[in-house]
Amino acid sequence: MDVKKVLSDLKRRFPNEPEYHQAVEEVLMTIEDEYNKHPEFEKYNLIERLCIPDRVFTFRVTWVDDKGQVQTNMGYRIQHNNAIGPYKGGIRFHSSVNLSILKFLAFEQTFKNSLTTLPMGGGKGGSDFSPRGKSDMEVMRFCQAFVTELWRHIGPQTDVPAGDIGVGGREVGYMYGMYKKMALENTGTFTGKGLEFGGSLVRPEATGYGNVYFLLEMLKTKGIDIKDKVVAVSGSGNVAQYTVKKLISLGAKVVTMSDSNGYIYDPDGIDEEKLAFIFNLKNIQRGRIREYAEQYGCKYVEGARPWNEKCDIAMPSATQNEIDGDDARALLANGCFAVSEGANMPSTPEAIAEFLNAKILYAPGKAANAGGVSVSGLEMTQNSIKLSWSREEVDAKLQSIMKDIHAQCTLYGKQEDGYINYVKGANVAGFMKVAKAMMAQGIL
Ligand code: NDP
Ligand code: 2IT
Repeated sequence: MDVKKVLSDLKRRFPNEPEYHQAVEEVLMTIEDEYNKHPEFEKYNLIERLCIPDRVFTFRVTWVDDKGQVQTNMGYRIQHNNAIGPYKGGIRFHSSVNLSILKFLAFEQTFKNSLTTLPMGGGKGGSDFSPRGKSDMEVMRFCQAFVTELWRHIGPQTDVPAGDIGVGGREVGYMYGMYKKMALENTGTFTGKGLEFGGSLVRPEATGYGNVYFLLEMLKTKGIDIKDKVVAVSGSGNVAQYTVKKLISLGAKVVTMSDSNGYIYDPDGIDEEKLAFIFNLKNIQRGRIREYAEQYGCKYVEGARPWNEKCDIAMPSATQNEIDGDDARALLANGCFAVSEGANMPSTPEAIAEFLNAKILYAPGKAANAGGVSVSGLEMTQNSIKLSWSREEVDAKLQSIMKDIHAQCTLYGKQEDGYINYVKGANVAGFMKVAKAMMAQGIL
């Protein structure tokens, strides 16, 4: 494979999609050696078929706001690759959403889902609609309008959406309700559903808990105990909240959380009671993280990210490219020895290079945050057999999947000097399974 040529072709054919180019480049650079050991891959032009999504749906979503004004947004669904199972991946509602961001997410999802050990292909969707500041009724009307277009492209055996930024239990509920009305079937075409209508226990917790389980596996390789370690977390949404919850239960000290306006620094650590305040603030009141600093009298920094604060471990859990080269150098200079990514692609290529150069424990999102989609896969299984598993059963399966993903990363990422390059490990392991499935199924 000529990585430079593949990339320049993609950039020419799909200009103005920087996040998509970034995600593809990171994967191609790390799988190149393994790929070249298999001349049959090149003969079947596997790489182009794997980088370009199977299909992309784009549609206009029209809805009426509370003032009676007619609003339009764009809607998308990317069906990236279904070689190992139905397209699977979340829906993102955020004002920044565009084709490039969703294509990078669908591409990443394909490798992540491959790592989970479950039979799921990769997809992603979303809209440039932002639920922030909207009433419940506006969110409901938007979700219904979105699904009147989306429903014909999805189904329990073809494409199963879930949540992501801006899409939680409320939005999934509204979308699933409309989906059922249109499709006249009730077998669980969304995951992250409410417990009363086919949702799985531990799905809300799964991404955050899974990231901590992955971190524990990494720490184990160095004989490091999580207790009393100082952790910087970014974000204050679903992934961040449950990351912090699990960290507190293990005796770690979480000193930061953030939202798109700024971050809080609490040197005493966020405890159970303060975290309950955040759950209420973010999920019920839908307020800003600044209010935490006002409530507990700690530092709030407007318009900044938390990476200049001293910590042992960083767990970025907000959005893509939220740790740049300078942030990475600041983390390292302050003694940070582990980074485990809850968000998708939160570190820029320059930041990743810094972490790998410094040989710290560094887990890319497609490995560390795979717990969310894993429990989505388990939700699909429970829907298929029309049973619900207990909290303990789902949590045990999640822990075992995260251990398995760690083992796959070690298998392909362990270097001669013993350092585990989790970026390479995750990319090669994820790639090989999809590649073998594609080869076996012919040229499609
Ligand atoms: P939420 O919408 O629940 O929370 C997102 C958080 O990130 C909020 O605190 C939000 O702040 C902040 N944020 C969003 N966009 C930006 C931005 N452009 N700049 C700064 N902060 C931002 O989403 P999730 O917690 O579900 O998702 C967080 C990350 O985890 C995403 O990268 C997502 O792709 C990834 N992920 C999610 C999974 C899941 O199961 N939900 C599974 C695997 C990965 P504000 O409130 O101001 O918008
Ligand atoms: O990025 C992700 O893995 C998710 N947003 C979860 C996808 C899913 O289908 O549960």
